[in-house]
Amino acid sequence: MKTIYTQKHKLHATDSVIYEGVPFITEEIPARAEQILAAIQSAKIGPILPPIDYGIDPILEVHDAGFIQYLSTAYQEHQARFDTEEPVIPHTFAVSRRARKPNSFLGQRGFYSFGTGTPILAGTWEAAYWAAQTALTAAKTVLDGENACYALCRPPGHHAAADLYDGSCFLNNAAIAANYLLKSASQVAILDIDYHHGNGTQEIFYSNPNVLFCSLHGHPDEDYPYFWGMPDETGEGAGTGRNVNFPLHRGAQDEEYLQVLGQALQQIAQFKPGYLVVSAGFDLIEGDPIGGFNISVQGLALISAKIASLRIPTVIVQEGGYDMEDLGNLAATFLQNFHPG
Ligand code: Q9C
Ligand code: ZN
Repeated sequence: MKTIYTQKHKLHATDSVIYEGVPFITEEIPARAEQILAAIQSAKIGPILPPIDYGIDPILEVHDAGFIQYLSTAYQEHQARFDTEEPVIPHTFAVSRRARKPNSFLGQRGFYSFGTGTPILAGTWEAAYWAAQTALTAAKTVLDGENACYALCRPPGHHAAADLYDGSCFLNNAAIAANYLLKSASQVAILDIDYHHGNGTQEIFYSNPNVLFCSLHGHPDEDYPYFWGMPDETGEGAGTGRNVNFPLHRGAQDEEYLQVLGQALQQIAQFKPGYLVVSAGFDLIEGDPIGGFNISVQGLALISAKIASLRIPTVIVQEGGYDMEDLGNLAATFLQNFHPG
């Protein structure tokens, strides 16, 4: 299987963030992508290719223009205004759904985010832009006839909605890939196996009848992003029935997970999509420092093989996964087992 990768992700240098003079700890660090890259090289998964630049238009089909304007200039605005190299971190949020978009930088800082966990650094926009291009290039590779292609995206994307970011995510790479695939297929499915609910992807396609979003994730009463991910969130309008959430409690093991995955795969098979996008976060595995499930590596191999057995051309988009002992091997295991039995 081909992997799409660029070292531009390192521009989002989250391992060296200082905020108000104190180290700001994030689990979403450059070493994640580097470790995955090394593991897929040594496991000989296949060629590693750079992304092609599809420009801003396929991103603007998913994200709000004001949001993109903000993200692409926020660091420079902040730097000029406060004469500082510190990261942009919001602390006042537009929690009301009737919020007005403010004209000021400080107002927009909170308007476009839903949390404090995701610093904007000098190179964040460029890294996020290239992560989106990485997903688009993987989608194009599948459109051109590959059964599957792996987008080694960093930063991840599934918490980002059309005009809101957090959860280590800025641009929704999986949604951008899925939207691009809709040009060549009437229907596309997205399966999100990251431990965390893909609230951004859910929101982007909530009223879209042509995209089926299925997610298995930690229960919103127990984990981030807390406010979304319940089974009664089924879509709206023409998209009603096209959003399917499977929250699982902390400690979920292989047997339960595979049983519920079977239900999700059945829904996807019935939908008959032309393409599948997998939001692949390996924080569902036991031992992940953020995730709360107890899925084994053998379980991950079965999860991969079961998804592949759908025989739908698939774009695999990297999301979370924070176990720095195992992350590379988890990605390699997933990719090696992604073949119809
Ligand atoms: N310090 C993804 O996996 N909260 N995002 C973690 C632990 C945020 C994870 C708190 C988790 C977001 C893509
Ligand atoms: Zn996650």
